[in-house]
Amino acid sequence: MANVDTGHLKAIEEKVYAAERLSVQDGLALEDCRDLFFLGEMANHVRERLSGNFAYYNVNTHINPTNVCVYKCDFCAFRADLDDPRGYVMDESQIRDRARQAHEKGATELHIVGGLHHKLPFSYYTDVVRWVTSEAPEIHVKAYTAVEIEFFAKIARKSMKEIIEDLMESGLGSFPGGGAEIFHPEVREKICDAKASTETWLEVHRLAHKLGLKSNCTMLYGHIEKPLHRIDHMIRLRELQDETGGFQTFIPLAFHPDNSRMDEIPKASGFMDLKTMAISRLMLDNIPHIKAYWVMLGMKTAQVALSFGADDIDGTVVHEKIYHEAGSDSPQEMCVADLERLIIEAGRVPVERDTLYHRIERVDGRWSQREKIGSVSLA
Ligand code: V47
Repeated sequence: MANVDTGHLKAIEEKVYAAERLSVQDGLALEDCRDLFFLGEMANHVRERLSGNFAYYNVNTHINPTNVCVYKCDFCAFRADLDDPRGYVMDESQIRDRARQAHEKGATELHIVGGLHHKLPFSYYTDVVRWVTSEAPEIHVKAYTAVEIEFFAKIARKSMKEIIEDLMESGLGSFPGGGAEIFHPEVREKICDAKASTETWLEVHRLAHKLGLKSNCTMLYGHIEKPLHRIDHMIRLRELQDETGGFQTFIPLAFHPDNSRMDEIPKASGFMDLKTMAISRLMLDNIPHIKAYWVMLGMKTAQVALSFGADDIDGTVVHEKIYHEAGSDSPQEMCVADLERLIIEAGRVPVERDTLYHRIERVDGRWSQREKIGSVSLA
């Protein structure tokens, strides 16, 4: 094994097989290790301890109500200025149409995130949730990142807790994990200085968990961050999870440079993608699921990632914009048969889940929620 203290790696291996927690130093040693199979085997062991041979997916649709955004994060290829001809805001009938189409396609989830528009009032964002829930009352609405919640609090002059409560009252069911990027200030200051701070991001999720909502968490890697920043990021998430237990899934997101202000940075390699997946599974011992988001990774790497720590590949997606604007060459939509084929070929058993990890059963084109997927034994 190149570059590393093999004695330390052996000690880490023993900890992993004894289901003991890894330290920051352990994380840094894993980052130094170039033996992808060694990392993968350990991550796969943890993945199978938590989820057996199952690999989860859902049937979902994305809605990005607007791309107009007051912030100018360097990595973002999706945003537009107020006067940009690319800028758009979806109106009520467009949002309702999208929800109806999702319902007709049998979606169980709507994933709604967007830009922070200079002029729209907070009521637009609660209306979006109301419109979709009135069109498709059975669909779970996973909407708005912590960054949006902070912004809504500012424009509505309310506390973040009140904003979350208003959204829950409108029908919001959980929060997606976006906006986390990299928490360490050395990086956050450079790539997204203006938007919600690390403390605010964590506070929004803490508040949500206390109010009974589940949420996801992410990390944007493969840009200017260093191994220390990635491990620091995971540790901060692990600490909050120790406190609240509200995170369901961690999603490592590789930076896609095209059309962003950081387009001189090369795309993360397959090696980096799989290594980050494996280290995430090993460090985040208290987060039940790790998602290989196929839109970001591509189908091929997402499939292999199911043996490098991931137990979830997200969903059918449809209408994704954030990655496709940034040069993703993944298809726009995957059908269930393709997702299942990909999972089965990887030697896993596909399980359709809803957003809150209940098994979904489909009979004669209708879906119903079955038992909670909860047989995990977290270290
Ligand atoms: O926060 C933006 C990232 C995130 C780029 O919770 C970019 O289930 C790469 O959070 N290259 C939004 N990444 C997406 C997200 C997400 C995706 C899928 C599932 C879930 C979930 C959440 O996308 C942003 C940012 O970290 N991002 N631009 C880019 N050019």
